[in-house]
Amino acid sequence: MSIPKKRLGKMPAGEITDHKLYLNRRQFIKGTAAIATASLLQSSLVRAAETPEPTFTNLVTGNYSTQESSTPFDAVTTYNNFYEFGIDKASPAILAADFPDKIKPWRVTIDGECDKPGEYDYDDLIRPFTLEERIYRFRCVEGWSMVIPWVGFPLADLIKRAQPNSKAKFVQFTTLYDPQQMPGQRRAVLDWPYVEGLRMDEAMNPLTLLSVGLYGRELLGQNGAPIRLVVPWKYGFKSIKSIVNIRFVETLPRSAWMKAGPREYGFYSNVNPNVDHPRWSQSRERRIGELLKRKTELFNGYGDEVAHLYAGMDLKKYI
Ligand SMILES: Nc1nc2c(c(=O)[nH]1)N[C@H]1C(S)=C(S)[C@@H](COP(=O)(O)O)O[C@H]1N2
Ligand SMILES: [Mo]
Repeated sequence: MSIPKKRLGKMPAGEITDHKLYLNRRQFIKGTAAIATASLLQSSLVRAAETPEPTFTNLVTGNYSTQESSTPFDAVTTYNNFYEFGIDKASPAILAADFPDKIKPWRVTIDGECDKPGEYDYDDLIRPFTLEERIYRFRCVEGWSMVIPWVGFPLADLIKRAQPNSKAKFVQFTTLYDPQQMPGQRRAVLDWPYVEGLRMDEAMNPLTLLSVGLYGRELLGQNGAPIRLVVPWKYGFKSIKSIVNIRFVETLPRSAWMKAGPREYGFYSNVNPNVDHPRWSQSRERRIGELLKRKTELFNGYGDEVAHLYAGMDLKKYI
């Protein structure tokens, strides 16, 4: 994710260097994350990495999985965007390594325009739902993509349980705000906490997942533990991490990225090769681990499932 220039101006120039020093001080990862990042485009190195054993049992094989080969576990867990843990790709794997173990129990509130609001411990929240494996393409607005075998359940299942009322037109999601645990929140890179939103029909679409794991294991901190959204036909920043609140609302939620750069990041943010970002083309993408770029597909290739949601909408206007 690129930082809007006006925000960059506020960031101390030492930010990245601080992280390097931090890396040197903390010997426990010994810089492997940084090395992995540097070598991500060299596919042979990526393939050599090991995939740990799955720990979830009885996962149902979900619908809609792509047949494409998954991006190696090492890349998925060391090349991350999670600004709460630093603005470069390597920092989240280092700084979020012991997150959210310190925040147990993890509480999620469900509120707003619904008949069954509630506050749940993470374990209670997910207990009623059947966990599936779903292998999805994932496209970041920055022009790279991955294929990730998520573990999760349809957001629609949770919404049905919460019973939204007729005023509920959108769903708003909020990430934990805890500058103590999330060092990135000590800097005004974004207007914290990170907020995202979906229109109700997008939220109810069977592709939309609440994810609690990947590669058959619980999410690591850097991927948004313990629970995050996955919306595979939208740019990656819609897939908000480490969620603590899900709220049914009447008016369109203003996301953290809309506030940071309203001209650049719209509410819909559907993957669309025909609509360029103001500062770069979106027509092609680099699949992490591959050398040659490939063409980006409209709705990230999920048009059969989601194009009807936008019938009659001008996708050049509703970015
Ligand atoms: N709370 C929060 N959620 C976030 C982000 C973030 O900085 N903070 N980054 C987003 C972006 S830009 C991307 S591309 C994806 C990256 O997810 P991954 O690191 O699990 O691949 O997370 C999204 N969710
Ligand atoms: Mo992204």
